[in-house]
Amino acid sequence: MSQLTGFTPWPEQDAQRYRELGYWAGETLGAMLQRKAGEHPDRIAIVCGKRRWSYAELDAKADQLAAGFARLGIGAQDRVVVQLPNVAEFFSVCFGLFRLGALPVFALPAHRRAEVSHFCRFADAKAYVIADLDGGFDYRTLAREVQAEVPALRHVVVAGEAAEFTALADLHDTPIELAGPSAGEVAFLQLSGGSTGLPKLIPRTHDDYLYSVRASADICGLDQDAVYLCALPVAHNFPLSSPGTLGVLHAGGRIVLARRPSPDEVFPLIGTEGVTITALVPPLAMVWLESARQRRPELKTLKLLQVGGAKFGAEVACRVLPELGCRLQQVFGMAEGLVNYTRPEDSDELLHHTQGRAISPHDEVRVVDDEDRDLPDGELGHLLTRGPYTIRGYYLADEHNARAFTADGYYRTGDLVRRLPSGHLTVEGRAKDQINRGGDKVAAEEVENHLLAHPAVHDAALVAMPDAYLGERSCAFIVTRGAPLRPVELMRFLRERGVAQYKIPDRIEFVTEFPKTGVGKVNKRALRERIAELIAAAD
Ligand code: J2J
Repeated sequence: MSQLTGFTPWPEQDAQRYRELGYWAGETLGAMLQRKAGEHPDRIAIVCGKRRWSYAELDAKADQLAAGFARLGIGAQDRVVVQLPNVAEFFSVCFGLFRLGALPVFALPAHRRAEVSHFCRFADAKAYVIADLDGGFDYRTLAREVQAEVPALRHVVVAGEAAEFTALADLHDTPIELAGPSAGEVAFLQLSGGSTGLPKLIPRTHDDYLYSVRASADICGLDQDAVYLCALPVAHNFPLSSPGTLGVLHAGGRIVLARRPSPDEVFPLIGTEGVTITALVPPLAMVWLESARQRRPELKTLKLLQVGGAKFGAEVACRVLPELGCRLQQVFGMAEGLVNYTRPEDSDELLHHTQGRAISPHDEVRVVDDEDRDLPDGELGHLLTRGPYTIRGYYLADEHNARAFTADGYYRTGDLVRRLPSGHLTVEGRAKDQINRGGDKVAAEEVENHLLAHPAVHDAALVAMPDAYLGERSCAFIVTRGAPLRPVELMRFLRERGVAQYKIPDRIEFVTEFPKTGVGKVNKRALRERIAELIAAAD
């Protein structure tokens, strides 16, 4: 087995233990699908609009695309940026790449030139896979911009009308013999929410990821009758693996893809497809609660609503069962690994007030003070973790890894939590410099760097401001070089730089200087308080 350069392996002793425990089962993602297709070829795996793909069809397409990508010159461990909306092709492409041992690099549909160019450049991608159009946006235009910035990107593959690019439809070749990867190898690069200037990539192996997927499916009681509505962006770690679409494939159930998560789009789908489980971020859960007042009958088959990605407050959490008629599960996870779930047997108190407990008895969870000293249960501290499916390092990021992980391999999550004796965690805040915009993560430094590129900006600080709907929105405090500047100009500037819309500050405040901490750093806490007061005063 040859390991990807830039991947930090688990120490051999831990790896051996995870294998002995049966956590790392030695099966690749590609082999998992093949086994399932062998067991029940004719069961429906994916519903996408009018299309219904059986397990056998999905399996066959994956083999064909593996051959097609190989024809393009893509081989084992080559990186391919995949930016697809919620369409069935996401799965044929990913499993095709898995079979080949090539690595999807997951981009979100909201990402634009700045993000995608960075992923392509940083991962040295050989290809970029897109849809033609989605939500009125033409991804081929984006691909042209990305190719101009990253000439090393050789292929653009399009699901749909390909224009001058390669049509995905033409890559369904006759399957070829492939050595394929081994389960201990990296399967793909997932995106981190990030708190640094440029987003980091997360290498996940077949073994570690499939363990988290199987264990998650177990916790959620998935079986062949599971019908999972994927309403969040399909490539995000939550709907992909907690237990998500991969958990459903592992259980032999059915994935129903929704292009948009709004009630008008998905409630009819839930009814007609008999959806039993879905996953939402808190703002969407609130929208669903509002709509359900009149439309509850459409949700009759729904048994479990998972909510995660951002804090789901107890006041709303307690409304799920009475108003939607389905059970709630809180999910607190991260693309780096650790995932916590509330369990079916949990009391209402735990269900409403905590974000669950870790998947595995071998997840090592520590809550520590600023000096990394362990704190007793109930006290607020930094969450550190290591375990059978939590990475030991970001991809090609030695310097950052030295800060993001302890010397003995614990990942510093940047989350502030309290732990109960039962292991349940309550997320109380964040030490990392990030804004969680209703589940969309915005790294402050990344946006500040874009703002600083404007000639009239002397200094910039991005902070979270409270928001009733998203939980948080972003506010940029700006010190100008003197010349007058309007908020709309700055926003347009960021858009023209190709920054994803969700990262554009929701509000811009001009100040003459920043409050400073004792050591002379920008006092972001003071800025957060200032904007919170301004908002409160305006209400
Ligand atoms: C508070 N904060 C939360 C929650 C995540 C399952 C579910 C979510 C993610 C995810 C995921 C939270 N309450 N319930 O990957 O598999 C914040 C924390 C965390 C960060 C990770 C999964 N659930 N968060 O959201 O990589 O700050 O993963 O560290 O996008 O989201 O973000 P991300």
